[in-house]
Amino acid sequence: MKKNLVTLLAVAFSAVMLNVVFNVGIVSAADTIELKLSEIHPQGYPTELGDEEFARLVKERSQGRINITVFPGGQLGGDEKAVVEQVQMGAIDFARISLAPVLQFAKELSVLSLPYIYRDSAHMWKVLSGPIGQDLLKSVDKANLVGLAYYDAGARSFYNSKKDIKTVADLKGMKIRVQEAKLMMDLVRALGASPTPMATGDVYSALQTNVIDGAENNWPSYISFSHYQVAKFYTVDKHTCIPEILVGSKKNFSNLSKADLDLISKAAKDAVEFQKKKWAESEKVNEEKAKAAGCKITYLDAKTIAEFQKAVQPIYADYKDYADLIKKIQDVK
Ligand code: BDP
Repeated sequence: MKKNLVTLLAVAFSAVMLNVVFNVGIVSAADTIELKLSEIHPQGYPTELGDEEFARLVKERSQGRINITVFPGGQLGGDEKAVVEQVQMGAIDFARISLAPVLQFAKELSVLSLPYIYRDSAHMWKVLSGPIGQDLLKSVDKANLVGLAYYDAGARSFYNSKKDIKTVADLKGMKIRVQEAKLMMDLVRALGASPTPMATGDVYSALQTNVIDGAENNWPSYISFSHYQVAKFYTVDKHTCIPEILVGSKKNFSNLSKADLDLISKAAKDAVEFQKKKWAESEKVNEEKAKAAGCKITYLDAKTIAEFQKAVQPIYADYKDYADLIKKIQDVK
């Protein structure tokens, strides 16, 4: 009888213990949040390094409870347009994308990428991290996205496989690939060239097969996408700066607590300085790589840049509803 009671107690105790262990296991499993981030660039590219830093901060500050896996090289979701749709639907939690594919959802965002709107990188960053940029970051909400932070993408310039572009007139009639954004089509048209919107991943073969004559991008992308191998004329005209943006899925964020959302949002902002540093290093390294690879690089003088600026002025008229905002941006010292 006594023995039976001991056995019974032992069984009951083990059951309780199992339950505790089991429950603890369940609780912690349920408590761990696994999230995915899509990045078109390969591992080591400065935006990808920014993503990794963001994920690291989130993990550290949540004591390992929130785990963000970065999927580089476009392996999660495909091209940027498709990725945006999947973030909107909640199939992907985060994406680092160019601002270009979200301009269609919030026209006011285009003011941040108007040609030659910034005097230099310091001016751009004053705008992006100041009240104007931070207010505009919220406008991606209209696209069912949560704007978390801007990343640096420097300035974009033209490159092509045909000839050395030294003046605006040299661009006349050239077929130039642009990102899928009206602003970029208008910009190329204003310079007398013919815009061909196309997904990033198709540009290399389009250059190779002469479907297009050229494209435009910053130094790190020119090298990383291997475009320099098939379009060796690069003209440093710096016609526009299109910031990168880190976005989250509004749909999926509704499952997160306010405290976790704050933690994520702060980590994104805190990763920016790191990303900017990596960007600056990468711009220099890749400009040098282009030189070493024998690319024909043309640096335009101030007078020629002024001609480019004049040619793109008509675009500003399309944004007259935002004239005050544009003036405010230009006035940021
Ligand atoms: C690069 C951006 C990338 C864009 C690409 C493009 O980092 O997000 O997709 O340009 O032109 O600079 O498609």
